[in-house]
Formats: sequence, structure tokens, C-alpha cells
Amino acid sequence: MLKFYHAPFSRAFGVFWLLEELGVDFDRVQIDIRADGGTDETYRKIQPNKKVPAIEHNGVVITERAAITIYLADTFPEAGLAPAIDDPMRSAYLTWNVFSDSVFDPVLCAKAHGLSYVSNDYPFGLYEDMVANVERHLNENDYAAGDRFTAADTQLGAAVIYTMDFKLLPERPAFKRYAERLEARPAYQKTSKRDYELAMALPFFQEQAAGENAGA
Ligand SMILES: N[C@@H](CCC(=O)N[C@@H](CS)C(=O)NCC(=O)O)C(=O)O
Repeated sequence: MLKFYHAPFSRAFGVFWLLEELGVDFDRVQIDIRADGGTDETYRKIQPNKKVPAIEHNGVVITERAAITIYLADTFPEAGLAPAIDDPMRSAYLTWNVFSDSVFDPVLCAKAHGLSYVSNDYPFGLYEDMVANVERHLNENDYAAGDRFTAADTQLGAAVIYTMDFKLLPERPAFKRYAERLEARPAYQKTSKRDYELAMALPFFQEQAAGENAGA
């Protein structure tokens, strides 16, 4: 049985959503990334940086969201979420899958932490360039790889929805239309509900919610 190393309200969400889109049976292993004193050291055997997500399948471990996404969509092709090697959509599919982890995410982390730099300082480049690139692409395409939903949307889409909610990504019409398209998917809705329930079962998020209510 496929094992999925997960933490609710985390970067593991896109893979959680993809597993639902693929209709795959899996064992979910919850990793407490917010534990006092840090994530348990034993998890380092699975993910050397003790980060989620990770998966274990047929005796191998796969880490890094883009790799996991590409692996899962290729391994379970029945769902049709991975354009074939010779499909013209394959190039955009791979590019936006990897872009989500290697450009989109670090650019927004740099923004959130107020990092000041020029494009050539870091491989992910500038916030303005990244936002313009995604906006142009989503003005021209309904989905990451083109005109149909693929596994790449579980990465780019999860990132767009999450960071727009947190006001890190501006609310441009192209981003909002894309988010609405994805949020309408039953697998997205089911996974969001489950992720929320799992988060709210944790003292960390219960305390956070209680603090927010007290401040309201
Ligand atoms: N490069 C990793 C990043 C994953 C990542 O940042 N995961 C966060 C979840 S939000 C994490 O596990 N953080 C826990 C920690 O760093 O202790 C990937 O793409 O899979």
C-alpha cells in the first residue's frame, strides 16, 4: 500500500489533493512538523530535511513535491492527469510542476521575509517577474499545462490558492478565475475539508483558532 507522509495545513496539501484526484488507496502517516522541539528525528530516514510531503511506494521513497507529483501521475495513468511523453502538453506540464517548487514558492518566501535582492542573486529571480509570468500564462491558458486539468494544477493551483488567501500573491483576475476553476473540483473540496478536520484535531491549530477568536 502506498504510504503518504502528511501534515495538515502544509505544503503536503497538493499531493493530498492529487491522491484524491487519482482515486488511489493509501495509508496516511501524520508527521508532527509543529511538535515542540521539532519533527521527530526518525522521520529523517524518509525525508532528510524532515519536511512533508514524502511518499513510499513499491519499496522506494520519493521526496520533493514536483518529483512526487510527476511520479504519481505517471504511475497511475488511468486518471489521465499526466500528458504522455510525446504529448505537446508534456513540456508545459513539466515546466509548471517544477516551477511551482523552484520559483513560485521561494519567490513568495523571499517576499514574505522582506528579502531585498536583484534577480541574479537567486535562481528563482524577482517577485514581479514571477507574478507577471504566472499571470500571462493563466491569461492564455485555463490550466497549468494548457486547456485541461493535469497533476501540475495540484501544485501550481494549491500554491496560487494558498498564497492569494494569505495576500502574498495579488488578487489578479487570472489568478481568481484559475482558483475558482480548481475550487469547483470535488476532489479539491473533499481534500480541503479533510485537511481542515485533521488540522483542527491538533492542539496547535485549536490554540491558534482560540487566540484568533479571543482577539476578534
Ligand atoms: N522542497 C520541499 C519543501 C516541503 C516543505 O517546505 N514542507 C514544509 C511544510 S509547509 C515542512 O515540512 N516544514 C517542516 C520543517 O521544515 O520542519 C518539497 O517541495 O517537498
